[in-house]
Amino acid sequence: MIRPQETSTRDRRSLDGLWSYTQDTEGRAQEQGWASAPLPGSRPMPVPASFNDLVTDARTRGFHGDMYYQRKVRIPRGWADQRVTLYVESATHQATVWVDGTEVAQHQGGYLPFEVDLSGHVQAGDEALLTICVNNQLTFQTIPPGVTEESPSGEKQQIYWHDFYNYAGLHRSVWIAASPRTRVEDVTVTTDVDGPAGVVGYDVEVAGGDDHEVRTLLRDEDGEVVATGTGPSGTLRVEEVQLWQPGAAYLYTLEVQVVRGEEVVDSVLQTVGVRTVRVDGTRFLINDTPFYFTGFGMHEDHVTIGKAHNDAMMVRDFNLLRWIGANSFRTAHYPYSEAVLDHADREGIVVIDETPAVGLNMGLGGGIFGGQGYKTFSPETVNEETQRVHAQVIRDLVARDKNHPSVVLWSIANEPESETPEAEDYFRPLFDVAREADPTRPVGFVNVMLAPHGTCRVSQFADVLMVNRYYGWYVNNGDLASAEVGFTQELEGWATEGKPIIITEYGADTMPGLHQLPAEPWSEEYQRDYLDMNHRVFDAIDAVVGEHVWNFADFATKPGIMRVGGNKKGAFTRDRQPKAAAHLLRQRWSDR
Ligand code: GCB
Repeated sequence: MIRPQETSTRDRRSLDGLWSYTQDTEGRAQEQGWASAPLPGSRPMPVPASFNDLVTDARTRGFHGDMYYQRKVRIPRGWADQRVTLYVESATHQATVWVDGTEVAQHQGGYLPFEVDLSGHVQAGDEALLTICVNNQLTFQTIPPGVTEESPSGEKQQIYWHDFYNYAGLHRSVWIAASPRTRVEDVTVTTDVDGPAGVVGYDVEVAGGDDHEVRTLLRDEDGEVVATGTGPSGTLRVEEVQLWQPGAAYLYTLEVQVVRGEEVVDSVLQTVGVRTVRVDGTRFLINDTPFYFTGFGMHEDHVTIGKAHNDAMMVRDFNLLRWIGANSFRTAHYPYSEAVLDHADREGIVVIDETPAVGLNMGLGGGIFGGQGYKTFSPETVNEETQRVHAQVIRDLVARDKNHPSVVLWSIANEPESETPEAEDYFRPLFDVAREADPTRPVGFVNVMLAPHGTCRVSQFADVLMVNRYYGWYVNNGDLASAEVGFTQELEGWATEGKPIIITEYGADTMPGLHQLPAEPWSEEYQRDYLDMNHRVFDAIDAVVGEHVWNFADFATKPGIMRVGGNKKGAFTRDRQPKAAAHLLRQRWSDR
């Protein structure tokens, strides 16, 4: 699938803006034919946005079920004879799409895009009624999982095991796009280095006709053509290549043309960063140089817009990453907007790209405590069907993000149950799926504190050990001396595995403005002392090749006795101002 783009042969229109919106509280939308007429009782709803924090009553905010988005769409007159598609970047978590009352698509999974071929359903020059039903319910067969229970007061309640608010809606841009009928359907790029030269491998899938050839042109940042190729797959050699380096990105642009004689039938553009990624013993190598990850697990989370993508917020976040000296982040706990990965490519920020498989651990509640009495793996809970959906999400993530040079490592799950034989059986084939989908990048998953070294049965499959640890917070709270002893001992155990270790989470909840001397948990001083202790532990263990503080910024969660207005482990507040700890991190990371 090629993202909508504007080239000499392609066009696109954004459908962002205000749509009509109605929640189907009574479950009557189908029977009343909502997709064929203006929505009853609608209110304006911005796209992209989460609906939740725009409203003022608890019931509407907490709604889970079907919500309908609708708008009219004028198909540009010039799009006759083109393939017209709809591209939805994110509908959290399930979507059904109608055009003038006719169902044209269904999609599962809230954080990855889908495309709908509208040919036959729309006419160039005409207006069409576009309706998208977004459903935000989580079940044991969705990724992430959840379950609906009835509360004592008779209300439906959505239970889930991940520690961020279940925001929903059309979270990213929606497009209509035109492409030629004979077209580039997919491009896969791989890169390698041969002395001073770069080697760019490409593989092009063409759809909609046979009578054509494929041509490729690679341009540098000045627009100069540095290599050309013919045929649907091949390699391009760039003498004196400019590498994509962490902190010093360089992006070439590959133009892929489908040609018939001299006529260019289709042309698509793909940015290319030439770099290598390799694990060697306990080292993580980018361009054959040991790389130490500094940065954060992040969230797509903002005041008012919830999980919506917003360019201004993104630029602020990346500027803060640069200010603090971070070289990387993890897309905790789901794939982020495509715009974020584009920006990481441009900014030279390294990304650990994570699937939405979070909360496959019914021993966990909001954070590390509070399981609700379910067994994780069983025929009734996380089962073979869940595994099938999980496998598909891995394939879809790789398909979307495979060409981003910033992405150096796949995380196929965050903190699943991993200490049981069921977990081993569940995950073994998923690592194969990931490696088959992308043989070029290392694969891992994020281990939870409940499966410490010596008990985890899944890390054997991983190329890199990613561990989340809260010594000094969830254990040894307020006792950093004991935390240091316990953490050191455990990490020394992991180091015997001979693989690189990235601490993908460590953090302490901190109320901005709370100061205490001597330091106590929740104070800005304690967050600093806590980080200092962790850093001493990391610095003593060679196999540790990275530290990602949890979290970049404070973020929204469901309410609970562990949370005060959300999760407060941010180095920055939710409105992106530094806590004292941010200055400590800046000093440590800027000195590296
Ligand atoms: C974790 C989870 C993360 C939580 C965090 C916490 O281990 O991976 O999603 O937000 O702990 O703060 O409890």
